[in-house]
Amino acid sequence: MRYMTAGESHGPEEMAIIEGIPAGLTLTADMINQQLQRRQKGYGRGARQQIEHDTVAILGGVRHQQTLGSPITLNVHNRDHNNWADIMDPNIAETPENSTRKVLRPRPGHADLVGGMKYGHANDLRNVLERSSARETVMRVAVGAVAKTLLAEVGIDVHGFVVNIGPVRTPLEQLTDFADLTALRAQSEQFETRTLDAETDQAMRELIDQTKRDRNTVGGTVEVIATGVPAGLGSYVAANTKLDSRIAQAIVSINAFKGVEFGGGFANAEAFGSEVMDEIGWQADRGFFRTSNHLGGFEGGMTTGEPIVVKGVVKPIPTLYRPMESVNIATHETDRASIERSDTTAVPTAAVIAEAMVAITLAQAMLDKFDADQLVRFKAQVDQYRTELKEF
Ligand code: EPS
Repeated sequence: MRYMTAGESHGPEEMAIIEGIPAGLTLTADMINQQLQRRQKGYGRGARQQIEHDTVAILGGVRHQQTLGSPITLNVHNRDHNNWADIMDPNIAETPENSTRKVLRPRPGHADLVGGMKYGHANDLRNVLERSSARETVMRVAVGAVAKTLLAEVGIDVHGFVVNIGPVRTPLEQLTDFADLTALRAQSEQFETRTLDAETDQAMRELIDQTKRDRNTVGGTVEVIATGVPAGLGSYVAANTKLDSRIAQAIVSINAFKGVEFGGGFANAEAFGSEVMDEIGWQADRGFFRTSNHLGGFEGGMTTGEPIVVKGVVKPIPTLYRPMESVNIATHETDRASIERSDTTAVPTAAVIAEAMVAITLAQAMLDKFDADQLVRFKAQVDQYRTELKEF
């Protein structure tokens, strides 16, 4: 399964084409829209989210609510485009009237400067920021919704939540049983910060409010858990087959993500081997299992059958309302960076996007391993494989 997205933040549409989803999967716009709504919910977002009401149009690959096996084409309209129609017009050459929102003072930490140098956008860095904007993640979540729908057919569930925003941390001790993500989902989705309890939610909101008053931004960490994943996805035999490395790539590909941890992650570097390895058990009704999950569901680049536990580190958004020092690319004079409307934090939204990226990567691994033509055959092969694993 592969996909591609296109579209500029203030252009008319965001688009995605997904190739390789089996025929016979029930898929509707409503199923995707539920995930798009989750992405729009999140404390700390700016005014743009009041303008957008993201809903998907399915333009190809689905008929009578069933996937056909042909490429699935998805579109989400940018409502804000109405306010940018002249500035983003693809058909009218540049005039003084349609180039009034030029960006010439790159924001430190943003793609602005290097993107401009690379593509030669010396006249206007807007040509960079329109695509490097995290608006593109609306399509990652749409594609992720399709992936999650496929994974649900074979008992795989994926959920993301917030571990910390700046110094305010979710008490993770309460999270011990990953067997069923329904409870975790209900717990974290009730809070706009996607933390796990009301007290932390309150503290995170206060931090975000204070950060906004300070005209600053704040980052954090999100965690994604996937359950029901069979052992043996990915492989140890070659570098590019290691599934944990593919998940790491998928997570860091999201705007502003700067780090990834599996299971105990970086803390494992300070522990001894006996504290980090997960001991092996066996029971007739479930086959092999681990008695702990410090390695986050991976050994040798392969899934172990335990839940996948992956964290992603999100840096603060680079657009600061109290801008940092920069240089005007037209005059080469020192100046303050330009201010574009932005968010104080997008960490709660980032949890939904990271969840989508893990789901996409798992769906790809499952479709690499099992039949990708027909859902019935895909499901039968997964069942057969699970039986083989249990009988090993
Ligand atoms: C973004 C800047 C803001 C965010 C945007 C990402 O957009 P605008 O400049 O239009 O206010 O709201 O995120 C979204 C539009 C979205 O749907 O997530 C940026 O510079 O990355």
